[in-house]
Amino acid sequence: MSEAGGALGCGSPVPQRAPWNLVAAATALYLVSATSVWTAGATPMNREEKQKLGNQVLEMFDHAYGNYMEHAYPADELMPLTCRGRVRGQEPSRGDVDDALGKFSLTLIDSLDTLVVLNKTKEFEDAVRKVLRDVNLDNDVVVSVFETNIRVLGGLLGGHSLAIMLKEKGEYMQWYKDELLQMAKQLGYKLLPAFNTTSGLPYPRINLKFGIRKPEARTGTETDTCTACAGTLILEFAALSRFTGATIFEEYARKALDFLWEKRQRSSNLVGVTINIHTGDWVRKDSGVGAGIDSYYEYLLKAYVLLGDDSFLERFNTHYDAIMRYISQPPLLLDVHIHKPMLNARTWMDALLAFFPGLQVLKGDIRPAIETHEMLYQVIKKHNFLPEAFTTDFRVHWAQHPLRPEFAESTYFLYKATGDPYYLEVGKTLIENLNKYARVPCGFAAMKDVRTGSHEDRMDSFFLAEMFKYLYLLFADKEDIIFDIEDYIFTTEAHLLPLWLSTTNQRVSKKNTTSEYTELDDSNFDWTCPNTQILFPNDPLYAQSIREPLKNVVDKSCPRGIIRVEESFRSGAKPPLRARDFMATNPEHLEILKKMGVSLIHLKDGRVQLVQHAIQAASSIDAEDGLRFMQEMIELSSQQQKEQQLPPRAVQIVSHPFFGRVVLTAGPAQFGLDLSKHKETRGFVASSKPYNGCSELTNPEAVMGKIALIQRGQCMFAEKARNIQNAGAIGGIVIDDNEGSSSDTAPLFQMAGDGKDTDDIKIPMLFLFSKEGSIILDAIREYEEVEVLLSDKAKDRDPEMENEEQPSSENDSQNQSAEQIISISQAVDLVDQEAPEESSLSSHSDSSPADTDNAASISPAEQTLNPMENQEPTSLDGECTDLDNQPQEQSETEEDSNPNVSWGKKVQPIDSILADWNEDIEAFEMMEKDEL
Ligand code: DMJ
Repeated sequence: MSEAGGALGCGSPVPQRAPWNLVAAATALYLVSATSVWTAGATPMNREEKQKLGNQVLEMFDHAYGNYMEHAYPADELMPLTCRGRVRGQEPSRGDVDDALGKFSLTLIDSLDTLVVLNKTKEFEDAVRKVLRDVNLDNDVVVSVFETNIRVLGGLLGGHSLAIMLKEKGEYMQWYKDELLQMAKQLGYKLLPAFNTTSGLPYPRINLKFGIRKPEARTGTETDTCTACAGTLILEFAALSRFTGATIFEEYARKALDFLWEKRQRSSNLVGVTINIHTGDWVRKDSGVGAGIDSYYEYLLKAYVLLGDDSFLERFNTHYDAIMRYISQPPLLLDVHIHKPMLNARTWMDALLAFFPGLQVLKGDIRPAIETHEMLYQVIKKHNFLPEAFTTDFRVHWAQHPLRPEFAESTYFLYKATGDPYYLEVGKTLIENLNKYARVPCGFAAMKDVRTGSHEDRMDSFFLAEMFKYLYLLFADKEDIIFDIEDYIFTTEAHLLPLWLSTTNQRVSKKNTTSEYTELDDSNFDWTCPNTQILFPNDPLYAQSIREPLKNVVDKSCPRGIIRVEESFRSGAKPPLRARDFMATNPEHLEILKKMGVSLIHLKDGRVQLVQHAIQAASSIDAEDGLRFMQEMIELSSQQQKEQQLPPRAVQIVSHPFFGRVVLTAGPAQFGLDLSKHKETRGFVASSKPYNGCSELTNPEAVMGKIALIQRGQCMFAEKARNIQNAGAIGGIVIDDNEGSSSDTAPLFQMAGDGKDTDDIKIPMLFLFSKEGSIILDAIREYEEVEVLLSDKAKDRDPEMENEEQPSSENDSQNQSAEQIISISQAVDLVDQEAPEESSLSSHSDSSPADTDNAASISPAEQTLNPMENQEPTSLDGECTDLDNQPQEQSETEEDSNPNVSWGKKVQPIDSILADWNEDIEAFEMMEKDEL
């Protein structure tokens, strides 16, 4: 502890703060040193431009917040496409996502402290009055404990923190008498029954009115929760305790953290994604820094910063060491198994991990932060946003993007740490993309598919709580903010808690667990802030030099596995066959399969089955390659199934006042013009008569040269298409007759033909669910002339939609998107999991009876399983070599206790490989089911 005083050496000491104020101290010093250094490096952004961008952020916030207040409040969230409030129970359920909605005006509460950061003090005062007047915390609604804590409790506490700060300044909030804090306390007590478990881990959900386990509560039977859900409470709960003097909150949150710590996997020091709240058993044993775990780590470090309790830093450092040893494979962060941490558990990453570089800045580990951030930025440049999940070779795995703020958060912290103007340029790109692709007339809409640019009728509250805060702060100078931001710490939802809480009401007894910690080398126990002299050793190009080698990492698409290929070449052996390269018709590939112990069986029903008998492999290395191949094949299979379930197209409203800003997700047809291969179709819309389009149209003059709207039902899709085509329509949009249906809640499907030859249908046909369809129908009612664009990807939309030409990068990603969509007609299915001795995988052309085109063109003999077949062979550039340094990093302890864990370095005995393989199959299956 005495060394903690050393922290003062790296920051400006402020007596009432925690002496080891990493946030304030680290960022302050970085700025001082970096500003002078970086004027020599990248072109600095002048104050005028920074102000311009700051003002743009303010305008964007007004657009989002203004539309929420005007069209949605007091509802929890704004639905920006239909321009109304999302009221739980009145919209089709979206599953777990809806557990954030407690009928407590979520977005307003989540936005409170953003208003002050953005210097909108008057609006803040007004918003606080509204919260006090309108918000009811006693609704009969089942909510997520985690979301309610970070968004609502955190929002109220952040609001309270800034309300008292303003009151003290003497101008605003003079009437305020801690009312937000009283609400926070009321909410805190409502959450406490969730902790009534033997472990002390909270139930994941609670009924705000009835608590838990009573029949009226309708919750309390759950057995599992995510690690982040149980481990992301300490900041809010401790703040509540310290603000109010009621210690119970901090005690409960500490107990949950203590339990998680006890349950960490002792040899890897990692935690799994989900845990049984009664037994403490890990339910999901995969471990990363993204979904399900992310803010557990964040809160350990920040709890140390806020509360000054060494045990939190010790725990964080122990986990951090494990993360850097196993999960960090710069620039990637890949999930591993907690028991076998040298084995990757996934070949994809999720968007939530984008917060991690920001946390690394707080820890003072700048190099890997710069690397991961750069990799993420390249993914964003490719897809405009970070898809919810993307593969290690940077293809889209899950195409949604709900306007998450994590990347902006990391950009802000990296800028604070390095002062490198590059990060301002990154922020500028984020602003441009939000305005270009997500902005709609009534707010900002989440991206349903980053590849098509289609939207979801959703604007999550975290967009206002976090995104605008981080973007504004990125461009703001000290004098642009009415208080000192460095006196506060950001919660995971970017709510601000004052650091002086560290010395207030410290009555909670702390568990002394120091003796339980794993011994790490001394560098992990720096009690001081990172020293920028060491981080930037007189090198003005420090950050740039770290980014430089990564500058093409996404374009070159260099997956980890390539290292083994390179090594194989060096040793003169054939490279192992990658699943995505495999062609069932290539004799050389069949030979490699044989060597790996994989046999290919043509089933009577036309399917192709792959079965691996490891013992039939030519050597244990070949057996290992075979297992890896099968593992890849499963990944590929599930990905292709996903893509096949969702082959989206876009209907974009391009006329006034939408100008291309509203993009609706549409299902394609298996007949008519294929929009993925042809130019888009643009035209005004007209309703057909009869509206179901099931007979010759009685209003051909109205639909001639236009895109006809037809209602689903009463006859085949192909028949509707023929009728409107005969009337002269240039395209058709079928709108679902099932009221309330939406692509937000129902899986998209392809409109099948009628089982006959449909070659006569030449026009493009798309399908919209009722909710998306009604956006067009409403637009017609309001503006009469409504022009739409039917395509496979939303087109660039400058305000006037003047520019028909796409910028080249757009074209590139469009081509790529087309490739991916083409590939969906080729699918493999996992049909079997065999006993330990063998693993089996089947592939078949996944054709429904009506899917005549695909069925005819893909016979098993012709089938390739390769979604990337037009791609260049993967490069063997030296640039890839850093990606696979994991085996070298393996610790002595790890090797001693488990000699069979590393790929490449040692040969793993077959029985152990097979045991792993079985466990991996289970893990993969679970992960596939899992949502972020
Ligand atoms: C936010 O609600 C919080 O940051 C949380 O920790 C996870 N991510 C969402 C936004 O993406």
